This record gives sequence, C-alpha cells and structure tokens, in this order.
Amino acid sequence: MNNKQASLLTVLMITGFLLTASAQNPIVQTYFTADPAPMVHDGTVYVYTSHDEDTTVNNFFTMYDWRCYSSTDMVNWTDHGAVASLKDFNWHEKSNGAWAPQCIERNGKFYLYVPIHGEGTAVLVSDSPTGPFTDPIGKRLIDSDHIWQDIDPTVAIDDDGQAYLYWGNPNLWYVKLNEDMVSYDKNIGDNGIVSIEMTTEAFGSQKGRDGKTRASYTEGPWFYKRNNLYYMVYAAKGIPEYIAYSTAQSPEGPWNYGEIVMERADHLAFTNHAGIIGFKGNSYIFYHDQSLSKGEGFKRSVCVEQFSYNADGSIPLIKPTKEGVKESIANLNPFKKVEAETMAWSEGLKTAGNSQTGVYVTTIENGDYLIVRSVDFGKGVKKFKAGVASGSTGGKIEIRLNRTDGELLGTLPVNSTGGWQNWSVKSCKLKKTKGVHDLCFVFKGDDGELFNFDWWSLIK
Ligand code: FUB
Repeated sequence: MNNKQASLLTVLMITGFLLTASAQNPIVQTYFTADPAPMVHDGTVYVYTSHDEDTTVNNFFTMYDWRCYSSTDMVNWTDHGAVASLKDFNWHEKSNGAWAPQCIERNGKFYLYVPIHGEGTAVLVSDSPTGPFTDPIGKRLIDSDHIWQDIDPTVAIDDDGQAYLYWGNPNLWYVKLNEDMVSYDKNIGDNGIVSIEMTTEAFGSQKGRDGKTRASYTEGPWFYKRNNLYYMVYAAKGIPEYIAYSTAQSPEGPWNYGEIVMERADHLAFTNHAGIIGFKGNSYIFYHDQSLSKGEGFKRSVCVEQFSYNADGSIPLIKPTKEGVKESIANLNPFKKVEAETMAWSEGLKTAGNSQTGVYVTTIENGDYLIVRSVDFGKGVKKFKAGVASGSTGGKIEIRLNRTDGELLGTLPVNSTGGWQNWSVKSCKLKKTKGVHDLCFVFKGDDGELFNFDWWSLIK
C-alpha cells in the first residue's frame, strides 16, 4: 500500500460519517485554499481564494497564486484553476506572498485586487470572471509608505457609483477608486489614502501585547452594503483570530462595533477571513478552517455556511460546521457537458489545466472518488459518456448513486488513449434511473495514475 492509498483508507474511514452527513466543508478538497472572496455575477457565485501550497516553506505562508471556484447551487463547485499569479506582475521582487484577493465587476470588466505581502496592494483586470487577468498599470495600486500593512483589499461600489477600496493590518485605510477602478482620488486623506481611527467603539476591544487596550480589528476586512447599512466584517483579536463586524450609516464611517460573528473553534486556523454574499434570497458566509490539513495553519481550506440576518440587520453568531450548506438550491443538468472538476466532494484528486482542455481532474488512483450532488436524471437515462485521457493502462469509472458503496448504475472502462493529453470520448450503458440523486464516480484500477477526466454527461 503506497502513502496515498494508506491516507485514502484513513480518510475513507473518517469520512464514512461525513458522507452520510453530506459534509460540504471544506468546499475544495483538491487544493488548500484560504481568504475566500465571493462575488455574485450573472446567476453564479464565484469564489476567489488565495492558495496555500502543499509544501510549506520556512514555516510561513507559502502562496504563489489565486484560484477561482464557481457554483450555481452552493453545493457543487467548479474549479477554474489558478486564475492569476504573482507572475502576472513584472514590477515586484517577491516570489511568495499572494495573499487575500477580492474581485468586482464594473462595466463588463473584472477587477481583481490583490496584496503581494511586503510589496503592497495591486490590481489586475480581465474581460472574464475567470481570467486571464493582466496588470493594467505596471505598478502597485496603493501608493503608501506602509506597504507591509497594505494587505487584504476589499472593494464595493456604492449606489451612487463611488467605489471604495478598504484594506489593512492592523490599521484600516480606504481610497475612493476612480471610475476606471485602477486609480483613485488623490485629493482626500494623505495623498488619497484615508486612515480610519481605530477606536474600541468602532472595532471592539482587545488587550495588546503591551497590556494596553486597543481596537480588536486585526485584518481581513469585508466591506459591503445591505439595506442602507454599511458592514465591515473582519478578523479580530490578533491570533488566534475570530470574526467580528462593525456597521456604519455611510461608506466612510464612523463605524460602530457590532458583535462577534464566528468564534474560535478547534478546527479553525490561527487566522480566519470572511466574505459574505446574498445569493438567490439566501445569505452565506465564507471563511477558512484547517480541517483538510488536520491542523496545519499554513494549509487552510475555504468553507461556507448559510445564515439569516436578525430582523434589525445585525449578523448572528454563526457556527463553523462540517456540514456547511445542507441543501442544493438548484439541480444539476447532466444532459449537457458537465466539467469533471465540478464536484461537491472528492478524495485523492487534484485538478490541472492547459489552454486546450481547460481544467480537468487528475492524479486519479484506485479508490479515489468524487461526488456531484442534486443531479436531475429527469424521466430516465440510458447512457453515460465522458472525456478521458490515459497514458497508462487505464482503469474504470464506477457510476454509483449517492456514495462510494451506493447502487452501481454502470461501469465505464477507460483503456489507454496513448497519452495523458490524448483525449477520447468513452461511453457505457447505465441502469435506468429517474429523479434527482447524488452521483458518485469511483475510480478503479491497478497501482499508479489511471487516467485524466475532463467532462461527463448523461444520455436519455
Ligand atoms: O492568507 C494570508 C493572510 O492570512 C491573509 O492576508 C490574512 O487575512 C490571513 O488570512
């Protein structure tokens, strides 16, 4: 038994419970992801994340790029890969430090605000939410003399069209972005940068290392407006952090401390970082934990919980759970091409991508699996087909209902296609099945990598 098989066995035993409970957290199992920044666009939730590398260097954040995931049902997430990276900037010297991003759309363009730790806050732009992103200004966006504190940008556009970019650790600053979203009004504050007064009335209180009382705000601000109230949600009280929030009647403050939104918990990391959205009538909070790495604070994972505001607009205390979002809010249509990297849960898998194929599922070995939830079989299906490629002797995909040991609907043999990028369409018969079900693809074969998996669909 190799290392991957041994750890898969452990994971399978542990997740026996998780599968029955339909665990949804963390929402990405193929990579370590952190600092979630959700964006609703055109009926889809895009979550931009930072990315903790599998190998941590020098016992510190090891982060080179930013990833993106999307969902229309809040339980199945499509992996769009690394949509931007430190390599997209040619003016900085850092090869590490791709920290917490946020993306926003304006006039058909997508602006991705990113900190490069130690180099300040920058911006990238794209015509698509999933990139490619390019550097529109060739330098950092925020021209400050405190670039080490210029992390965690958060952006929102007010109803009058004025865009605000807030950021900072352990202080909070903002600029008023110009309509081009890549420059800002230099006529306010200190050369355009407005410093927020960090009072305990505004941001709660904590005891600093020097024993003095100071505002509890630490980092990771998330700025938004709801029902004429402006919210600032943030990581508070140094490390370990909890999530708290403040509100204001204006986008420029003054801020009034609200309450704690998410307490510390054992499976959370020493950092936490929240992003909140409303989507199809529901409210969701994204944050990160360290459950996938079993406790490594530099290997975090993005999670999500559904919640409801209190009647007065206050945010309740939200519990971080393993179950996450319980119900899918839309069924998945399996009669169109479904990307294999759309999944609710997986074990043992990675994704990779190239310009021809896009993102696909890879490092598939015997016993690995993925689950897609709320698949609408309609009045019945007869066949399964998939786009696959194999540079080895291949293997097979067992198509099962609900879980790894669920009812077997059919088996797709995947023989060698003559190369890992020699893609071929294979199909097999399925047991006639109607209605809405979770689908589980269980990968079987000999030792080593079996095949790559790009897409699948069902045939009536
Ligand atoms: O991910 C690196 C840093 O950790 C972020 O910028 C902070 O918000 C904290 O989550």
